[in-house]
Amino acid sequence: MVCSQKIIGASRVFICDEGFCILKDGGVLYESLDCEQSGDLQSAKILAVGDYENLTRTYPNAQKEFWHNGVLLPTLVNAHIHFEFSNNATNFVYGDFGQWLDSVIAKRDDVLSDITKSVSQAIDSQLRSGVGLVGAISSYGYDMEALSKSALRVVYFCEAMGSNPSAIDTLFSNFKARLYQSMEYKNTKFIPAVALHSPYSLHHIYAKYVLQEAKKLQTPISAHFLESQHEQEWLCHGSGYFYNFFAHTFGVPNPKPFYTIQSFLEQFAGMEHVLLTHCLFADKNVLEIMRENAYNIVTCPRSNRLLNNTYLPLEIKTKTMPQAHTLLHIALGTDGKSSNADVNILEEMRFMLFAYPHIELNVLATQILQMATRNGAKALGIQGGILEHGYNADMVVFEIPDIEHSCQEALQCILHAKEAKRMIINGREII
Ligand code: MCF
Ligand code: FE
Repeated sequence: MVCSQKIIGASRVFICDEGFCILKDGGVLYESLDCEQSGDLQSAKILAVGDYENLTRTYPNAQKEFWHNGVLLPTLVNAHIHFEFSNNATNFVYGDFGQWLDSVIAKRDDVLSDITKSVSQAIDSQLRSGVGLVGAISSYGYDMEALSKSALRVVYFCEAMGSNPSAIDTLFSNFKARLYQSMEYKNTKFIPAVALHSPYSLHHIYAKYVLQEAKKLQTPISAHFLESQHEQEWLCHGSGYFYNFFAHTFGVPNPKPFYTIQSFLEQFAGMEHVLLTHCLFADKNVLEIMRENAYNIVTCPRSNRLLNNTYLPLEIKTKTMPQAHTLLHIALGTDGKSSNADVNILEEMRFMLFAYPHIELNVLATQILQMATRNGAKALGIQGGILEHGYNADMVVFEIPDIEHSCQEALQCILHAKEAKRMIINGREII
């Protein structure tokens, strides 16, 4: 049962709708679960959005608060993060994907030992930076309990990886054990899901079994896709770094890729919440196929600089649409500390603002905020990321000095937001 209704207001309210509407002195009426003990079995929604004074007059019994020089927006979405790698600082090699992968294989066991404290720090860092929803990629299930008990809303991707055909049965039963364990924790804030690690690291028959589970349980699906030039070369020509990786590191005689680019994408036909992370080496045609199928792209710009020295183009020109246009389905992620200095989404947003100097600054600022709110939530299949009636009561307030006098609110918010001053997730005050 919802225990009360509350109103929160601020000098500026970013609705994060398609047109990026900004309200001056706006407010949100929402269902509060603050006095509710029943855990996260029920969900709290936004009831009305509008002028703060009007709302307080119309709903005089609602408890209210207003933030001067505050920006109120939906909680941010970190659509791709690996909590299990939070121990890493300097163990892995950056500058080339192949060298990075070699270093992960060599040092993975050290980084993955004793992760309790670093996972909890990474969760705190999400909350402090205003993230209310994460797409958490879990390779081992070590982060399951901490995430399920956290204040975050979590889409929990149990990741499948493994290429040895004789190990498929064992791999699949291990995967299923993790997935079904995560189903035990399922509630409004913790949603089990399925990840295929990547086209180079997964046997296609194993992938088929895993996707059958995803279909049965109707979960979102995530995969790393076309992250490196090496991966592109392997999938298109069967040569390069990955040839050596399989032939020499793993002793596979005459190794061949499990997929073409097309056959990897075809596996997801007809599925609804597909998130393909990185896509740096997807050409126009591949991006066009992804757009037609409404597959979501997740971009992690700092990880992309460190591992692959490039960024996702945000605009493509295609035969059907010869004018440059923005890809509609791009969400933002930090990736893990395995390929980033921290997992702070505000730092990621600021970095992104500087990584695309050819895009007009205010236009880019608005796009980044949309990637980090509505696009992320939509990709993850969550009714959030927008301040509208019926959406989740997940909101955050940042204090931005003198925002009342600025006409570049989106840009100034990205530049100056440092820490959430108030955060509400599922109708509960978290900060
Ligand atoms: O997104 C980055 C780079 N691409 C691929 N994998 C990972 C990334 N960050 C962490 N990973 C993990 C992945 O989930 O590293 C391992 C897997 O557990 C790589 S494969 C040995
Ligand atoms: Fe990743």
